[in-house]
Amino acid sequence: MTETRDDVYRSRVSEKCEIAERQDPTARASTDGPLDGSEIESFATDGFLVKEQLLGASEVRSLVKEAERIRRNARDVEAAGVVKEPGGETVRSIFRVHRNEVFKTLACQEPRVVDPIRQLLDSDVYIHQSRVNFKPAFDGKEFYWHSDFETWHVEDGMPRMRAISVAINLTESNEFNGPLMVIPRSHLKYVRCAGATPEDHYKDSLRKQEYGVPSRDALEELTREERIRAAKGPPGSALFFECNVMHGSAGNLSPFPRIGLFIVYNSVENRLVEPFGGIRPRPVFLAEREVMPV
Ligand code: 6CS
Ligand code: FE
Repeated sequence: MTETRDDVYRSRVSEKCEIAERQDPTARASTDGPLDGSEIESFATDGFLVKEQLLGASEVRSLVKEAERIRRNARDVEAAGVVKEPGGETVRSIFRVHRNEVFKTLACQEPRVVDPIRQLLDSDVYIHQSRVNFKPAFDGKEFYWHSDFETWHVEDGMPRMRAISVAINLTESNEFNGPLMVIPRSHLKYVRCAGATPEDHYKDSLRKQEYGVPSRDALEELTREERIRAAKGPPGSALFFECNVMHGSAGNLSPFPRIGLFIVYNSVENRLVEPFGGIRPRPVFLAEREVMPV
């Protein structure tokens, strides 16, 4: 527990929430890949990159079909990778979908998905986590503001900021159904969150996160000179975002679901160690501990 002293990204060790500086480069970008100089530059500066049409309509239709199929099968089983909405029985997320044949092909073999990530990290990568978020009509609740890296560092033992997520809209994402929101340039800071990590935190945090979230002051600071951006777009549009970008989403009040596929890639040079929060590692459906380069 006291090893936290040497940890540059220590968090949840005090009563106070603090903003610190990022200690890692933002993009190591190799020239070898599909992104041009301005896209790399904009990812490094803002912490994310929008692709209006990453996947085509028919590809997305088959992914939605598969997502719906696993959700129907998931509803009644208390499978480890299935998370329900807070206070309800509606399926909120299904994790580890990269073990499913359909999603695996996309996540491990699709150059439009994998090549930009390899280029930005300038390294081989493996899948750290994947999931489908269902944001069901009416019932889909919010995800409060957070940095994924903060959780992965404290709870999973991800050493440095060298991971990137891709969030693919499988249905239209608009102002009515709780789109993913990001704070540009927030990846350049590191918010050390207040409080401690309760045992088995993930059992609650994936429904509603209450620890490892920034203070209101910190959020005001991060948005003082930045406008919040929403990843709105048609089915097949996508957002590549750096692991430390502050993000969240509101609930879905519309009568339509918003289905999103998330795949997180970590550099093979950044493999997980013991969690920095001194807790036991979370289950592998949340954090793969085996490095299998894609
Ligand atoms: O705990 C996690 O690993 C995660 N939770 C959120 C809200 N976002 C990223 C990740 O799936
Ligand atoms: Fe997140």
